[in-house]
Amino acid sequence: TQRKYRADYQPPAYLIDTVDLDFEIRSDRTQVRATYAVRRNPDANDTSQWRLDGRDMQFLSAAIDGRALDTHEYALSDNALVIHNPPEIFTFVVENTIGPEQNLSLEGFYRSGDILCSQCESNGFSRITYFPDRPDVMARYTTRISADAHKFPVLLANGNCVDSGTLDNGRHYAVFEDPFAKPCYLFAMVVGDLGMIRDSYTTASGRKVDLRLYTEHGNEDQCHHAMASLKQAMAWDEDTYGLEYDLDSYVTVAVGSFNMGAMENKGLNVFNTACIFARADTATDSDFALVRDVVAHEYFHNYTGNRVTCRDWFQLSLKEGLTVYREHQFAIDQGSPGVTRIRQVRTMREIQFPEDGGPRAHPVRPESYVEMNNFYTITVYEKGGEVIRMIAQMAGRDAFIIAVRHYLDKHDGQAVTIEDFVVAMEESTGLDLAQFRHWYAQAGTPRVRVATDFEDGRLQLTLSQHTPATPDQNDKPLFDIPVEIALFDAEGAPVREAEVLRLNSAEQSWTFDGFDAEPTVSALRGFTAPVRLEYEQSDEALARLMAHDSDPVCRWDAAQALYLKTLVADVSARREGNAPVAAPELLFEAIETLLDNPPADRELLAEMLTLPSEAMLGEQFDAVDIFAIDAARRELKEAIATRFAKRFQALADTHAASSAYIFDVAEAGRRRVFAVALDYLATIEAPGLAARAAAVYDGADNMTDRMAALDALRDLNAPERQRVLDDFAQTWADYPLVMDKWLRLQATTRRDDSVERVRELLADARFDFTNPNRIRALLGGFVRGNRVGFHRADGAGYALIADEILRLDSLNPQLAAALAGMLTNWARHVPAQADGMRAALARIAEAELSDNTREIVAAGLEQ
Ligand code: BAL
Ligand code: ZN
Repeated sequence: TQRKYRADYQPPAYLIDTVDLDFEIRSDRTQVRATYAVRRNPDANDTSQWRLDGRDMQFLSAAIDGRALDTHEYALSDNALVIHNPPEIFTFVVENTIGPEQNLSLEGFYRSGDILCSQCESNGFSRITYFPDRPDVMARYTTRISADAHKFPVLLANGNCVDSGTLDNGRHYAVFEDPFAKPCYLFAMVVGDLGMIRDSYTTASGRKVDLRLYTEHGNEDQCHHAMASLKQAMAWDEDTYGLEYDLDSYVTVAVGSFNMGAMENKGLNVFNTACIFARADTATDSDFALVRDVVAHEYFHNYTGNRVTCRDWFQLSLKEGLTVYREHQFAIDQGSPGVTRIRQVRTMREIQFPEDGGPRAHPVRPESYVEMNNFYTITVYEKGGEVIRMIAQMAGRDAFIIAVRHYLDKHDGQAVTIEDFVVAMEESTGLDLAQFRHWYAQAGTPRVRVATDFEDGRLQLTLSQHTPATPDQNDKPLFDIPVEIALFDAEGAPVREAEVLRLNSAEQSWTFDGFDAEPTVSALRGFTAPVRLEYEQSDEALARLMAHDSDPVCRWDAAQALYLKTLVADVSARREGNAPVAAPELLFEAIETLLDNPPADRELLAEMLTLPSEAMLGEQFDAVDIFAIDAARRELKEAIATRFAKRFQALADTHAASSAYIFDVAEAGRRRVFAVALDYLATIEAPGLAARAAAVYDGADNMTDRMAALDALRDLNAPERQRVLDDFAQTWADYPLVMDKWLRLQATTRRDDSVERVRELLADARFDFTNPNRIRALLGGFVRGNRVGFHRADGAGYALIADEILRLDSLNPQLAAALAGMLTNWARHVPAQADGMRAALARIAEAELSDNTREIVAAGLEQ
């Protein structure tokens, strides 16, 4: 496949007003008959040919205005049907067959267990029928489905069901009309024998919307939290943006085999069960939050994505960045605002920053791609969301919401660009976003340096910026960067209210007057911009912010910075063969202060007691040494656990469950603190810990506490460990998503034989290589959650992953490419690890690969 460039965009040659689809589902093949009302596009440059994309299907016939086309009137290839010299306005009919029962690619119309369902974004529709598979061709769809009534009693497609009935030979049919024009990537259909839960929502203007959530029979009772979340999201979008749902029904289907988290098809969302199922005994608090947020995200797409969509796939962040931002705000309004934001910041720093500093760095609006599915990235999504957040912050929340409404009104029913969005923002808010646009066009994480000078009661604060080069972008322009700051005195009392400084040149200074003593600077409060802050603050200043900062993000960040200082010094010493560096007394004092005066928000306390992750530590070094990082982190954790063993015992006692499970901020915070305390106690194998964890496992009424117990036991040699693991496997054998936790636990165990254990599990009947959730749990868990095992000195971890990527690539190229991406940052590692990772990539490159994996591997090897 050729590389596609954003600059090469051409408007479609022909537009389609209506699409009529007729699917006759049979056990061997599915017959597709598609009828389009077509007209020439007045804005097109070349209308001598009309290209319809189509892959992996059997072409039968094509007709224009009722006349079958002769073979000289079209050209058929593996991936397209091209019509020569079509008339100006015509009706086009194409017939083809597809084989959904055999399609396990999770794209197009495919099989997940006994369900047949569709996934069209980004280019799956061209595996269903011949169509210009691009988002700027928007049409109104009617869909007729007929199938065996016994095997597929439920028939679903986008829009309202306008007709249904029985047919001969045990078959039945249903017809759906979607009144809104949509791009083909939002088309959806599902057939299966499905259970359902039902509810309704009355919109602000009094319209009753029928809400249905389908899943395989027997899972209905795991769907109530998702349904409640949907209603929360519908109410939030009305209250916050004044946006009301626009169809009579909102249908969701949860399927077990799905590559993404979910898909926002108009009126018919298809979800990965992992983003729907949540019941107290099967799902953790994190799972509950994930379900709530993904359900909301897909719902929010109904406006930001569906009513106004993308002109081309380079504009993906137009809908994803904006929807991620809306989801983030929703999550902040539902949960602990501080900790919800902290988790967003962690995702940026631990996953997006490494992407933005590696061989696959790309702008939020990429310039080119080979395989679009490789660009559903953390950069397009999360950094895109942070870019929107900066605009919202500069405009002010109310003005931003008015501007989003202006954008939606102006472009309703259109497929537009990020530039169109930015123009709408400027029109409505009056902001000048000329320089700000670099955030969309330039890759890389800007570094913002903070320097202070205090003299005669005056503080001079100097901010400067620099952005390292990224692939294909060497000279970085100056970014427009909002940096929120506040000032505190020695006792931690605020002496200057928070204010946002706009850093838009290379270096700028601000002066603050009237202090008796040098104030402490709290910078980048709330993470106002996706930048790396370079600020060498003293331990004392960090301890002060850790104790007193009114911004939870900065409070947590000060704790992180304090831990990081010790860890970085220790890792560096180990790398140079010097004696390990012990933590300074001030660090223990700061922890003691925190334990004596914990924040009211228990989740914040838990976050502040948690050491920076290995990923975060790795970000501090040009050459990452996994083993030095692991050793330093473990030793600091042991030192803290030893010093505060009694306190952690007391925390575990006071935070143990005392009432039935409920998912709310206070209880989730309590459980987090309990888990963190247990984890510290496990680090030093505190007396009685294994028995206590096993008792928690046995007695818990919820998966969160049970997982806290399992996590604590995971690396111990105590007999309780195997007993609870076996019990878990037995209890949850019929719950694949719960068994993913069991797989992940073993993949992330710190044992010398973890590679061998993962290989065993790959061959275990409880593992299923065709299911992405299983693969993400076992292989994703191993690579991300078991760095010591993955980077094992003999290279066995790299060999394992390379083997599995090669095996997976023909089955599920999207997932194989995602796994391959985990090897591409080899250049950031010390030579022994870098060589092993690179060799694994080189071995993969020798095989015949999908475009997806080839693109990733090539980028990884080219650096
Ligand atoms: N559009 C793909 C899934 C999502 O971002 O919602
Ligand atoms: Zn999305």
